[in-house]
Amino acid sequence: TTQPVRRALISVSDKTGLLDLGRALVAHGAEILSTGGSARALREAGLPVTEVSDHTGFPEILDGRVKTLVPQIHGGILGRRDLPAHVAQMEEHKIAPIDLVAVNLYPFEKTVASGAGAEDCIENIDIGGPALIRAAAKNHGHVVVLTDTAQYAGLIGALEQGGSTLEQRRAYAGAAYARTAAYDAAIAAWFAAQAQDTLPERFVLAGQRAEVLRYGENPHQQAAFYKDGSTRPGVATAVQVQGKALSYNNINDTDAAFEAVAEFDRPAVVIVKHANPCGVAVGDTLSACWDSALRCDPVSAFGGIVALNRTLDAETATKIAGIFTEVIVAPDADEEAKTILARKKNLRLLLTGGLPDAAASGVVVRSVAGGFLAQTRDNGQIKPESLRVVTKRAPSAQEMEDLIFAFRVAKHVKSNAIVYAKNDATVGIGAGQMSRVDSARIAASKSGEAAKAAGLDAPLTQGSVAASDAFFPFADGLETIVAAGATAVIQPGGSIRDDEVIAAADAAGIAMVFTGMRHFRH
Ligand code: 93A
Repeated sequence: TTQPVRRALISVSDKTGLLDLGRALVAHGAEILSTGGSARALREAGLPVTEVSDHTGFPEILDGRVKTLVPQIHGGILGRRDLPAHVAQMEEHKIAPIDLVAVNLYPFEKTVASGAGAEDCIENIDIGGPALIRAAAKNHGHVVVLTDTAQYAGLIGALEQGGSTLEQRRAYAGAAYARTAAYDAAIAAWFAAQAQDTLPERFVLAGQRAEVLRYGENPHQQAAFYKDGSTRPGVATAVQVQGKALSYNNINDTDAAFEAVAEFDRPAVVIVKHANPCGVAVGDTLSACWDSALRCDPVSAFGGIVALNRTLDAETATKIAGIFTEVIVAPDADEEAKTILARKKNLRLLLTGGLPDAAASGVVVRSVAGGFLAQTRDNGQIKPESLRVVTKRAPSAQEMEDLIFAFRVAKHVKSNAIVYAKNDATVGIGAGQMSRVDSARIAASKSGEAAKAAGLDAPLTQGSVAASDAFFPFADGLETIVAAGATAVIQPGGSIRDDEVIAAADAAGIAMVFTGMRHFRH
C-alpha cells in the first residue's frame, strides 16, 4: 500500500513550506503541476514545474475562478488505479494520474476577520481548492492529500521511505474533510451574519485543536482546547508569558475571571475560584483593588485566578505573588512586574493585549445530551437611568454606586447569586445555591469569617448593600439580607410577590432598586 508520488498537484495560497515540499517531490522524481502563483514561486526557486493550464491545454479563466476545474485534473485525481475500466478511460482521454494534491484554500476566514467588504469576502470563497481536496480525499486509496503546511514534514518523511502509507493517506483524508467542513462552516456563518440570522437553522460549530490538555475537569477525562479564530481578547488569544501549561479548569476559570473584570471601566481586580468570583473590587489603583478584593474571602482566594483590567504593575504583582495563585490574566504587564513574577516558576501569566467589549454581541453554546443549546451572550448592562427606586427611602450616592457595582458582579456569579458590596468592593458572595435564602446566608456568614480573620468585630456586610441576580420570590431572602446588616438592595423585580418584598424593605427602612434585568448564570 506504500504509494510513490509520480505526479503532484500543488495549489496553495499560504506558501509556507512550499519550497521544501517542492524540493522533496522533485528529489524523489515527481512531476509538479501547479497553478499561477504557486507555480511562479516554485519556478523562481529553480524547481521544474508544469503550469496546470499547459498540462490541460485550457487557460485559467474568469480571473482565476476556473483554473483546476477541468476533467484532466479531476479525472487524474479521482480515477481508480485498481479498476481496468478507469485506467482504460483515463488513457482514452489522455488523463494522467495525479498521486498527490497539496492545497490550502483562499484565506476566507482571515479576509472576514480583517473586516473586508462583502465583495472581497465572496471573492475569497475558494471553489476549485475544496473540489481538489475532496476529490483527493475520496480517492485516498491511491492519492495523498495535504491541506495543512504542518503535514509537509510527515509527507517528506514518507517519501524517503518510498511513499505514503494507506494509514497516512486515510488520516490526511479525514483531516481534509474536517478542513473543508470548517471552511464551509465559516462561509455559512458569514452569510448568517450578513443576514443577521443569529441562530440559523443549521448551526455548525468549527474549531481548531490548539492544545491537547493533560486531562479534563477530572484526571479520568480527556480534554483539548479548540479555538474558533475569534480575535476577542481573552483566554483563547492570550500570550502565556510564563508558568506551567494551563489545565482545563484553569482555562475555564481564567475565562470567567477575565470576562468579569472587563465589565468595569475603572481599574478592577477579580479573583475567581471554581468559575465564581470570590473577591472583586474597583478603585483608583490595581494595588488598592487587590487589597479590597482579597479581604472579601482570603480563604477561597488561595489557589485562585486573578484577572486585572489594567497593565499589571510591580506593586500589585508583588502582592499577588505573596499568596498562592494559579493564573494571572491582564491586558499587559510592565517589565518590573514580569521580573517579580518570573521568580514564581509555576505561576502562569497571561497577557491578552486588550480587553474584550463586555457589551459585544455573540453566541454562546453548551452541550446537553443529544445536542447543544445556543443563546446570545449576556451582554446586558444596567444603566443608571433605567433603575427604579421602589422603596420609601432612596439609596445614597455611595449606596447607588455600590449597588450598580454589586449587580455587575452578580452577573458573573453562578445562580442563585447574592453579592454584598461596600465601598467599591465585594464583602460577601453567595454562589450556586438552589435557594436564594441560602446564598444570602452563606455570603453573610463567609463575610463574618473574613472579618474575624481581619481582626474586625463587625461582619463586613454591616452597612453594606446587596445585589440579587434574580427577583426574590418571597420576602425571606430580603429579610436575610437585612439581618446581615445591608442598607440597600438591588434586584430585577418582577415577582408576583414584589409588593410583599417591597413592604419588608420599607419595614426595615432600607432602600431598594429594581433593574428590570435578570442575570441568571448556570
Ligand atoms: O478560484 S478557484 O475557486 N478556482 C479554481 O479552479 C481553483 N483551483 C485552485 N480557486 C482555485 N484554487 C485555489 O487557488 C487553491 O485552493 C489555492 O488556494 C489558490 C492557489 O492559487 P495560486 O497558485 O495562483 O496562488
